Amino acid sequence: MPVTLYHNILSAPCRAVMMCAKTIGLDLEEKSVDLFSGEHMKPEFLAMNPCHCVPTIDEDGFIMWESRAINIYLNDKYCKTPEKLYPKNPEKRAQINLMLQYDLCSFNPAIVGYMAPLLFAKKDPDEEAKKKLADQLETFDKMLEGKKYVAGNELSLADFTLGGSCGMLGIVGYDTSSYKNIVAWRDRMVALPGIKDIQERMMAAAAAMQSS
Ligand SMILES: N[C@@H](CCC(=O)N[C@@H](CS)C(=O)NCC(=O)O)C(=O)O
Repeated sequence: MPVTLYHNILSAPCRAVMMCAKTIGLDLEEKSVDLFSGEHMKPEFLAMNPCHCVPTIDEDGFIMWESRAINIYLNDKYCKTPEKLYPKNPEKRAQINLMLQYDLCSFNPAIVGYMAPLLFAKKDPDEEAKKKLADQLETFDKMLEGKKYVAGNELSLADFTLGGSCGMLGIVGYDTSSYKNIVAWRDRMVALPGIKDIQERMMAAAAAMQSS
């Protein structure tokens, strides 16, 4: 059954789903949604997803949104070894859930708070937004100390989510070079099959948007 992904390549949660699908070997039928022209507010889209957000998946009429939930579903259904990315062991799963919630509640909002004025109002973020992001990057860098991936030494669903969020900073060329654990983890992520391609598509779309 083909899975259609409604997405926008500039969106962090969309890239999280794309990275997950790529890693589990699932081919998605991609449909790009132009958020800037309000395509997600059209009646057809709202009929499918009243929350009017991407990513949204449609699997022969089975519709869902919320990237973290989508990734759990796709991994459960399509990965031959679903325990690899989302182990059943309670402590391991708890660590992954912790990082997914950390992204949802703290990390991603700090990035969006910093990026939104730059992308949508073409103005600098205020001092509070700058400080919130710097604090989160420092915290995340500490959380990565001694780990290969965000929830331990194994790749997990949380890496795609945090990877999607972190990738946003590339769009505006935010300098993260002083966060050595983040840099090392990001390099590890980009080296995974298919991930660099998603990153490059994001950068190309960002360049096109900035020159328009
Ligand atoms: N918590 C959601 C966030 C989805 C979200 O906010 N998507 C943005 C793009 S990054 C969007 O579609 N915004 C348009 C809207 O909500 O109207 C997820 O992880 O999927």
